[in-house]
Amino acid sequence: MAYTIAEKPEEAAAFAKETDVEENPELRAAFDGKVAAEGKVEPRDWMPEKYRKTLIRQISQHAHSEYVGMLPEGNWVTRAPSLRRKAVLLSKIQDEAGHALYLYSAVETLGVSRDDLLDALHEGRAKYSSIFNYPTLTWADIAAIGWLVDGAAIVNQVSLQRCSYGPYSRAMVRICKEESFHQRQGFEAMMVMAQGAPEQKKLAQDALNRWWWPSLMMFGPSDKDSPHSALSMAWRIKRDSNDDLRQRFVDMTVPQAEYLGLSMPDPDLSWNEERGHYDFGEIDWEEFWRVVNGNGICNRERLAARRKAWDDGAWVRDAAMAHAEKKRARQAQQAAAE
Ligand code: BYC
Repeated sequence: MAYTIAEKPEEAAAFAKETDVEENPELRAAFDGKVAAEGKVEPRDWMPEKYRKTLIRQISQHAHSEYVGMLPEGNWVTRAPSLRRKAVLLSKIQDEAGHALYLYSAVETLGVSRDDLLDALHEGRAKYSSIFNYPTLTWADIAAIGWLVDGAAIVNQVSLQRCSYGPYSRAMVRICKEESFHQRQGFEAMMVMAQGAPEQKKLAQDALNRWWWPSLMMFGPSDKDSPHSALSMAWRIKRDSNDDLRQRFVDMTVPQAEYLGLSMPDPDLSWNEERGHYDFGEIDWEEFWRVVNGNGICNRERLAARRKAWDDGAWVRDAAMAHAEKKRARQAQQAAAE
């Protein structure tokens, strides 16, 4: 099996070394065979160091996204328009905390500690999805997040269910089930607004205008500018390319906007009969990289909120550790007495 992604021989040699082909040819052959046969790589299996590092990077970024992703919605818990909406929003946010926990657990199986991962986030060394650096200005933004942000997340995560790393792929199965509820509640909330008073419809349209392009950016840079895609696709960490998933999301969402009676904020959007897909306008990549590199509207606010929560929660972690230690000591004492 050829994993050579570089055309130039010296790059290919460096790549082979970096991915343990030279150091561990037999173990590497077994790993390659498993991935090729659609087997799942498990935590105790041998894996190339680069595979492990790529997974740590992607899964931890994914966990951080769920963790930071609670903040834009949390902003509206006290202002939800009805008790029903408040209950739904609260349970959605709780699900997101749960997703972060499944994902932090999955990444811990690769030999890193949760504390180190969170340190990296709090110190600004780790990335999380660009989408969560945009503000939620009106209630319609909460509907748009469910419809578009969770909608985009599902397209990406359904594909990741087939990831070659077992713990990540299994976490995705459960997360997708919950995300599908999140997307539906968002679409339903959007429908109520789009079919409501003219002022409500305007709020819904404004929210769509603001969230459409950032949602398309969730899929990452264009394939030609994505440094990690070639290797991640070869190792079946990622199963579809960034551009293919983005196209799938556009094709799925445009008819939904039509159903809502809302218009897409893209003058270049049109059905391409020949391709069997929608063509759409150019993403503002400058904005994308600006946000990814820490200079979006809310980057500083989001990190400050996460750091504060971490610091404020120190006494809870200390108390839990002290309780566990006392329990362990009591059990040891009882065992010695028997
Ligand atoms: N934002 O080579 P590429 C949710 C980075 S939360 C920020 O294509 P890769 C929800 C990328 O990390 C679920 N950074 O990378 C929660 C890399 O940086 P480094 C969110 C981005 O990994 C609450 C560099 O750009 N979903 O659903 O092959 C409420 C080059 O990119 C972004 C996930 O986290 C971005 N948008 O592919 C509601 C999905 N895009 O590491 C909803 C899991 C790219 O070199 N992640 N970068 O410094 C993935 O599927 C993949 O990591 C990506 C990127 C497709 C995002």
